[in-house]
Amino acid sequence: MSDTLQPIESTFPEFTSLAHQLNPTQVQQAMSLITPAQRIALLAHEHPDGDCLGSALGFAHILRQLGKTCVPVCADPAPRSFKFMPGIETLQNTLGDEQFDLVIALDAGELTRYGAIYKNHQAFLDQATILNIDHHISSSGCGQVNIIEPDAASTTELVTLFQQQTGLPLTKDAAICLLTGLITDTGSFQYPNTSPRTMIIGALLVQHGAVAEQIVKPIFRTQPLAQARFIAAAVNNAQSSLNGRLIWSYATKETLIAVGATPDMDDNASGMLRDLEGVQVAAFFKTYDDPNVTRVSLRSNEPYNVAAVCMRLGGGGHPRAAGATINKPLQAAISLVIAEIEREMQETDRQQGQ
Ligand SMILES: [Mn+2]
Repeated sequence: MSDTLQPIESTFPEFTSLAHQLNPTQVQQAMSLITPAQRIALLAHEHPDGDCLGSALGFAHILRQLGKTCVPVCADPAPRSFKFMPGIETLQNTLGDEQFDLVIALDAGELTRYGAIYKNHQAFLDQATILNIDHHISSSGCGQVNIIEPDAASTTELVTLFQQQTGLPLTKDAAICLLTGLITDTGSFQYPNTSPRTMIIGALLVQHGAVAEQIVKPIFRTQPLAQARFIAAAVNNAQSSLNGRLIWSYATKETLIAVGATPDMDDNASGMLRDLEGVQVAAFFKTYDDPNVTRVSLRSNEPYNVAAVCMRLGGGGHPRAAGATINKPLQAAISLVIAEIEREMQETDRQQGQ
């Protein structure tokens, strides 16, 4: 076998053409909004994640190099695990006196997705000059200029391409923020949205001083001891059926008290159960406040459709991740939902001819 090394650009033309990925007319239109603007608000959507925060903070770092006043804004505070992001302390939860010449709306294409920011500043935002950058396929675009590319793994991928195409200065602080969005929206480059271009942009951001571990560790690896104990309790309480293909567990207010956990620490309990060997569908039940109301979160592997199950129970979601609220105490809710999932899985097995 020949081990001649091909130049990377012959395999990935993207490597040499990062500066030509976006529609040039749109980039030009966006720059014609940015150039005259002096005070710029950068909006991250409500319930912020690494991508909306990374694109708002990262773009702010870039535009500050041009001498502009940049105010990143989000309706909700950033989760504690994002405290490492440079500039996170500049995040505001209001547009204040609304003295902005330009609003850059990031990672959502509908103003309502910016939550209380839109609710509290609707008159201003409805007439404001807006540049919208987003990668959601359902995005309708809420700006005069909309750079929307569903093929991008993250909005920070688009912001980086914008930087490459315009030649705006890319600082280390910006690179850290932009890589954060790339890492969170791809699950550390694990999800299928990770393209060759995504990796190349990751390489570029690392080249500019971002260190992947300093992003991955606080977000994905570090957890409070109470959370680890909560997960241990969930694993201990797990039961299964259909030869281990279906697994479920639960937590109550007593569980939280016993391990010293807070309700937000159950974040990925159902996903953790789904990733156990041999499991195809996982359910996690919780009842923390009202003992007559049980919330269930479902995760599945292909081909099992848990959204179908949740829709029959009055909930909804995606085929592989869905949820519902059941107006029953824990044990009654578990019996109802597990029977419903078993029926769905057996029906799917029949259709697949198993
Ligand atoms: Mn995103």
